[in-house]
Amino acid sequence: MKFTYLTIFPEIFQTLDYSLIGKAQDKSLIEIETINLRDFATDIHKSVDDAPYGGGAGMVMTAPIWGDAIDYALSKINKNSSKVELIILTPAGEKFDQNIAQEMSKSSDLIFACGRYEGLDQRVYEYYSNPEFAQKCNFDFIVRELSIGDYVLNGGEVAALAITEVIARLIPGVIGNQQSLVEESHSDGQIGVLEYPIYTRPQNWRGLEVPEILLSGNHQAIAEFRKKQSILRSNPKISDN
Ligand code: 6GU
Repeated sequence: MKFTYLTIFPEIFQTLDYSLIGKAQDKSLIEIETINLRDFATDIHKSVDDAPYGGGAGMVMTAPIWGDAIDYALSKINKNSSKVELIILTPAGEKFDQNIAQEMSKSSDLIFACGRYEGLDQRVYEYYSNPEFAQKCNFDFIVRELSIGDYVLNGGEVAALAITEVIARLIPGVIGNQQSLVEESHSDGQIGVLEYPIYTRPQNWRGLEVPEILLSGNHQAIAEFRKKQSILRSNPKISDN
């Protein structure tokens, strides 16, 4: 799977060279490319934004620059790419969750358009989400506007990193033990269901004991205890008594 990031801060994506995603790159399970939006600027100041029509605070990233950058990213996808998604990061987008991550993990290519300032000229989304554009592609092509939560970030980069990490974990071989995916919070069809609390040695830490039942060796009782704890965690309003 190939991940491409369109951004004015390509350095931010160097964090993907570390940890499990770094190892996944070494193993060629995933491929990462960053594209600097400034390379598509045409004036001496390398500007990528302009004042909003209709007035208002802040600046808007221009459609011509984004159009050229996205066309370039699309020209660089692999020959055998089958399903390409263009992801526009915006606080006004659909809320990203584990179900959307599952869908996205079936793609061959994800292209992240990371906006700064007040965001991208809306015609970028309009142009690429028009079915006429997809028809001209020799691969499946879809466009999404995604948000990662109800708060405002300075730009889409950190959101793209969060989404990348969620999706990369779903690619076979990226995390060591695929079983961990099954028991995790929000796993398959269980959005909002949180993992049970976990403990390891020492048995007593600063006077706090590990729940007795976990030491019992009774696997059925442990499974029931964990299920109950998971339900309690997922519904903070329920009391334990
Ligand atoms: Cl995707 N972008 C920005 N700028 N802020 C956000 C966001 C995205 N998701 C939540 N807040």
